[in-house]
Amino acid sequence: MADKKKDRNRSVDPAVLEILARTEDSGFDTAYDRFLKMQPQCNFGEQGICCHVCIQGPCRITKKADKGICGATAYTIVARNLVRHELGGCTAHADHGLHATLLAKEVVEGRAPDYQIKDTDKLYAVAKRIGVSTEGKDDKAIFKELVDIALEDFSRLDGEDSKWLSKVIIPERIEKFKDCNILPSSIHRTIAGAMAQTHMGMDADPVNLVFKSLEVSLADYIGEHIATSLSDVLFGTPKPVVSEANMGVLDPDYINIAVHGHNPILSEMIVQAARDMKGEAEAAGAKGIKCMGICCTGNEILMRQGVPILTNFASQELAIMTGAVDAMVVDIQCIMPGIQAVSECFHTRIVTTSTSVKIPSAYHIEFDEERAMEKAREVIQIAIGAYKERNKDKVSIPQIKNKVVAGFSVEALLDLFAAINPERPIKVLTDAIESGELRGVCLLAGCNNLKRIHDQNHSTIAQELARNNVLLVATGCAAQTYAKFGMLNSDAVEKYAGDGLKAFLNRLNEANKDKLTEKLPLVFHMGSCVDNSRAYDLMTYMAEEMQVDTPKVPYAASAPEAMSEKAIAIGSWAVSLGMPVHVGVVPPIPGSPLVDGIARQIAQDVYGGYFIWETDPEESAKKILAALDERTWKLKVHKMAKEQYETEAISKTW
Ligand code: BF8
Ligand code: SF4
Repeated sequence: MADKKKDRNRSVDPAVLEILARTEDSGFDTAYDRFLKMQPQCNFGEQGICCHVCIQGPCRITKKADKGICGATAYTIVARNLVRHELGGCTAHADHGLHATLLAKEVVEGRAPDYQIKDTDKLYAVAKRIGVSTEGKDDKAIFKELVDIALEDFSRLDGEDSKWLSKVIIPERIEKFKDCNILPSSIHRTIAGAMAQTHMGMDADPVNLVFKSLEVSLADYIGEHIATSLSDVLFGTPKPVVSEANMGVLDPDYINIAVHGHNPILSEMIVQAARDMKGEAEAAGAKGIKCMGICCTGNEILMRQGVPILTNFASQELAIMTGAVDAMVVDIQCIMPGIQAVSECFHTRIVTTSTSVKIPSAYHIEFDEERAMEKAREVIQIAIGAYKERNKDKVSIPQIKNKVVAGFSVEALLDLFAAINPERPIKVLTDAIESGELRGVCLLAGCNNLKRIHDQNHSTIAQELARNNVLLVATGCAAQTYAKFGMLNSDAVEKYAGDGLKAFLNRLNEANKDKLTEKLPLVFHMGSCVDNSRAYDLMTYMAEEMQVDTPKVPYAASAPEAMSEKAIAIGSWAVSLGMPVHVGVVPPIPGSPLVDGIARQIAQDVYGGYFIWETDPEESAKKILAALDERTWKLKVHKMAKEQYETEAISKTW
């Protein structure tokens, strides 16, 4: 079964390969096994030409049947499926952002005693940006006004424009969105409207549907931006922090608690309770309690608390197969139901905490912000109980971990730049691009997808871009690949960075040597997937400095192993906000050449951003570089023309 083995070993993470190798014939049911059983996957689904919007379906577009039973053609079906995928992503982020907003409301009203306003600088900065005056008001009053604006942006029904969005992106973009009628009024209004528009017998026009999908993606962006901004106020804005990542962070002498999901409202409390409950852990015979993260909640607590990363999305079940995880505490999103079956082969307890995420046979402790610490302690008691049942003979931890330097919010980056240019920090970055030292910036984001070899696209594309002097920022499971692979530290700079990138990072290291305890990493970890809003903030600040609209900024995004509906929504707002967006897994769109053409070409004419589908990692890097070079070249030509002819050769708008 050499081929089976080769296929099952769909990872380049050595810790994952070690676990896969020793469980080859042991009958474990993991994503790596189920992926094989799922082959071949349905081509109609892959192309996006399967419709089950009504129960006359499923209707599939074939040579024989070029329309669904209702007469919907491939372009309607593909576009409608696209809108619905984006709705999945948008609602997930909206729910997350709303949860943060409602917690903020409880804090303001004094009903969540275990939480408080932790970062007043951020509170003032967000207030200024959103247009809330701070004069003569206390922190809670300011926070209340922000919460009210956020709540209105979720629920407004009167058709007025979104307030949050219009304050955080440049006016030229807002005008563009108004022109195309895709500026959301409120998140929930957009969601309801888009869902209705995709009901059977509603919109059949693919162009109209694609525009709606972009409105949905912008609603997604608002949800993300609110989530990041309010989480920073409540839990602190990330600053550089040192930690470690990969399965080797499990410690057999400790009670190991994996926090998994997305919501810092839970994970922050678990981390705090774990620190407080050391005594209980010692009484159970352990040296203490170690928390570690999987998926984006792991990113949240890495960024703010320095909590190590255990693994990323694809290998969540394999973490349990080390036999050393006492409890896996999950909140929302990206939680494979498969973790429960695997956990039953060990002593590991799966604890669900959200009313909207329950798994049959798992423990469920309903989290409650008004009694947050009490609930967190209950969860940890479950882990302590499990630890007592741990079977030492089943413990086998791959001894692989790497040093991580993370915590690079936009504020943290600007702070580094300010050591060189205190008046205009962002100019340090734009100057490096204009001088040719850097070829641009690339955001590496998104998931794992077993259609690709786990972590291979992430790692190869980043190495190629770094070699070619692209400044790299990362979020989500992509960032966790870099954490696990030792690419979030300065050794990786020596190993992979081109001369320009090295010079740029060294200049920053030198200017900040009094405050940095560690040299800067090859890739700047910006946080979780909602923190892609940070990455776009960075692009916005660059556009403002360069006095251009965002599509002119040499800034690209890549989701090398995209999987989730959230990734589709993020990719789409990134396009409408002006980025070339590479995706390393072809989404279900090519079944309509028309919709595919809009995504890859026409989008550029309208918004400046566009999609690039490319599955091969080396080719992907080449295409991203070409997209960046086109922008730097145009900027150079415009600058030369401006100097030579003293004209305003570069128009600000797209
Ligand atoms: O929000 S990158 S697999 S964990 S969806 Fe999920 Fe994708 Fe990971 Fe975070 Ni984002
Ligand atoms: Fe088929 Fe039309 Fe119903 Fe879709 S909406 S399942 S294409 S009949």
